[in-house]
Amino acid sequence: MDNDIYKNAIDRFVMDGEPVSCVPYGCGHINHTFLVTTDTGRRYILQMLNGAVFHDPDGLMENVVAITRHIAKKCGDPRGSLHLNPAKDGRLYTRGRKGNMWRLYDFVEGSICLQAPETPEDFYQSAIAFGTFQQQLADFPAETLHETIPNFHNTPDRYRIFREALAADVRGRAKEVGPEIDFVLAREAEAGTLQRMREGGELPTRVTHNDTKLNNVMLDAVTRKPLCVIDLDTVMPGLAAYDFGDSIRFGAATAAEDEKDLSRMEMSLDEFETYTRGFLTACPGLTARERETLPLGAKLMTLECGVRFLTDYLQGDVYFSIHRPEHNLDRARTQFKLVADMESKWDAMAAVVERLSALTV
Ligand code: ADP
Ligand code: GN1
Ligand code: MG
Repeated sequence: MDNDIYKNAIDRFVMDGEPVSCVPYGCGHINHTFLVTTDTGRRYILQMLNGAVFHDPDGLMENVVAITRHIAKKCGDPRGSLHLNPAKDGRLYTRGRKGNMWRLYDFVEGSICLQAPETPEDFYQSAIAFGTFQQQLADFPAETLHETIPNFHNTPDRYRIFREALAADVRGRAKEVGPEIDFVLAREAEAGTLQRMREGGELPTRVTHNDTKLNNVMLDAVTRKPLCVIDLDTVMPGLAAYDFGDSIRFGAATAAEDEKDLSRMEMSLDEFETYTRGFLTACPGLTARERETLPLGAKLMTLECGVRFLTDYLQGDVYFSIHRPEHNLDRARTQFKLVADMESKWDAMAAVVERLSALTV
């Protein structure tokens, strides 16, 4: 990307001091994120929202404002919720010269953001962060939220899009990925389980984050306790199992999401237990049925994510940022390896949830 793209946007915001640097920042796959530093030493996060992904920026920003206000009221620490800085015209985001949407957050100072847990305690604390987030939003009116990406965790719908991509095969890549296609199709019936339970009213709808990767939590750099949850663009009504599951997919994995050596990729049962303990502690209001679905959340969020990476590979890498030609394929393969590993550890995962549920009820 053209790194000077921010120059016009940066002038549109009121900042404490004059900006002296603006550099690409973080490892997100969707938005373009920059760290801005001013001559007074203040730091900000400037973000260009991905317009191909988010079609309703007004609705999305209304969600972010409402959620951050709701959380700010509940916690004493000013770093406990993201803080948005309006543009000079008073709006919450501005459109750049090329029509892109930009917003400016305070940089969360004194924090760390991890790509993988450095200790089990880090992962435990991220579970506390996401569990607390869900708990803090338990009394938020879910029906007032805009659906920023419709059907985001509707796994059968992700399969529908996958089948369309496979039929179109615009890049002629399907022939290279036969085993991955077979893996996906063999699990199609099970993939719809959570969605059917949601539609059947078996599970309560909650306000969920929906993208609970470890790098969407800020921990205090000194205490390593949670400060706040970030990346609020996909906060929407959902299931507790989505947030639990996506955290396991990313944080309980023994290798990076794009690891090429699949022999290094497993789902750590110890990390699974650590996260489950934290999540159940922070989120005590889960129903017995919700608790039972947590392992399924881990498996289906991982399968769904793999399906999305493989779909993007078939479509020619149009959605997720990639940094090498087969990046999406490598990512899809790690997810399928994780799913297979979860299948082999299934009874143990269920037993962990059952045992910890009994302790935390
Ligand atoms: P994406 O949707 O692309 O993942 P994020 O909002 O998660 O975008 O931002 C990408 C990265 O930027 C985060 O993983 C984190 O490292 C960093 N980041 C985002 N917001 C802040 C903030 N307010 N303070 C400090 N770092 C931040
Ligand atoms: C994207 O934005 P980021 O990098 O935190 C994606 C998630 C995927 C994740 C896979 C809006 O998350 O759904 O699970 O990549 N976000 C969106 O790493 O599609
Ligand atoms: Mg992110």
